[in-house]
Amino acid sequence: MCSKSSDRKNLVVAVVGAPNAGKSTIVNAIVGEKVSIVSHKVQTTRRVIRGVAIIGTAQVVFLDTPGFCSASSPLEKALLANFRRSYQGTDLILLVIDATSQSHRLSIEFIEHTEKAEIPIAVVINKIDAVRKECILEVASSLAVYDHIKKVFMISALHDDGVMDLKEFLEGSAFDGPWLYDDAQTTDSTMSFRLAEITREKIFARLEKELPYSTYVETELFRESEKKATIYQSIVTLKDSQKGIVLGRNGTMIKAIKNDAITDIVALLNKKVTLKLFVKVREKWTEKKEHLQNAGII
Ligand SMILES: Nc1nc2c(ncn2[C@@H]2O[C@H](COP(=O)(O)OP(=O)(O)OP(=O)(O)O)[C@@H](O)[C@H]2O)c(=O)[nH]1
Ligand SMILES: [Mg+2]
Repeated sequence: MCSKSSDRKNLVVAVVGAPNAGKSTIVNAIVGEKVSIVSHKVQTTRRVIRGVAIIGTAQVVFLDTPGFCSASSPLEKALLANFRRSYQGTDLILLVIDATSQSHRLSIEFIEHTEKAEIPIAVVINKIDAVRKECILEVASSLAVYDHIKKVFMISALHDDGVMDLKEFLEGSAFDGPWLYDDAQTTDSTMSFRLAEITREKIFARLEKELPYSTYVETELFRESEKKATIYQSIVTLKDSQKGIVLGRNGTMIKAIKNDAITDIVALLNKKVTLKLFVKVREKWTEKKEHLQNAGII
């Protein structure tokens, strides 16, 4: 980086919003690397993921959060607690609204909740590629009554439309001060966690209904040399019957998950990868603190 350390600025941004609004997609688009996994299913992000981007002279640290949810199960309670902690002590809240969603009730409630908060809030209406213009303008005009919103952006994170304006705004909102992470660092997640998340993303893409929510992935071994990496991971399910589905007929499902994961891991590590996946059953893991910890959720 060419900027003098005296010119440097920083900004910590909490990215919040309803499940599936595209929060992780936005963070990845600005960071320029997949630091947070993405899927078409809700509740993909399970804990706060930090993504670090350099925009001009500013280092912007994003806290990508699990979507808002109402908590009934212990797993959901843990997700909600992660969310509430996420925007304490940040410089700016970026509320992401899904333009394709039928109801924005939770987002509006959140905006009202931040009216008296000290932290400034900006709104990003995302997925504008997927709806008619009138719908976008309708959402934007419903926000006009909230004076405390600093700015409203309309973007498509998927098609990199409008992201530049958002980046300029973030750079302009940054405060003079040192960078909080190394110049080249894009996240503070450990490599073991990132590798487990990649496999979890493939599970979310391939398995239907409740099954992805009944699983977590743990990296048991990660060994690398200059040219190759060896990784052992466990996919943990709640029941024997789920283990069978993860394995698939003649092991076809687990092979497909493995191949999908290897493609991304090779791209990340830039070396030859051997990945071994094991499937384990841990009954009631979603209710046990120890397993929520293993899953990286608490
Ligand atoms: N059409 C369209 N789809 C998008 C856009 N941004 C994200 N998506 C899709 O929306 C889905 C959810 O994206 P995520 O980034 O995982 O959403 P999230 O808000 O992080 O979701 P949770 O972590 O579950 O709360 C994925 O299928 C994305 O590809 C966009 O600009 N346009
Ligand atoms: Mg997410």
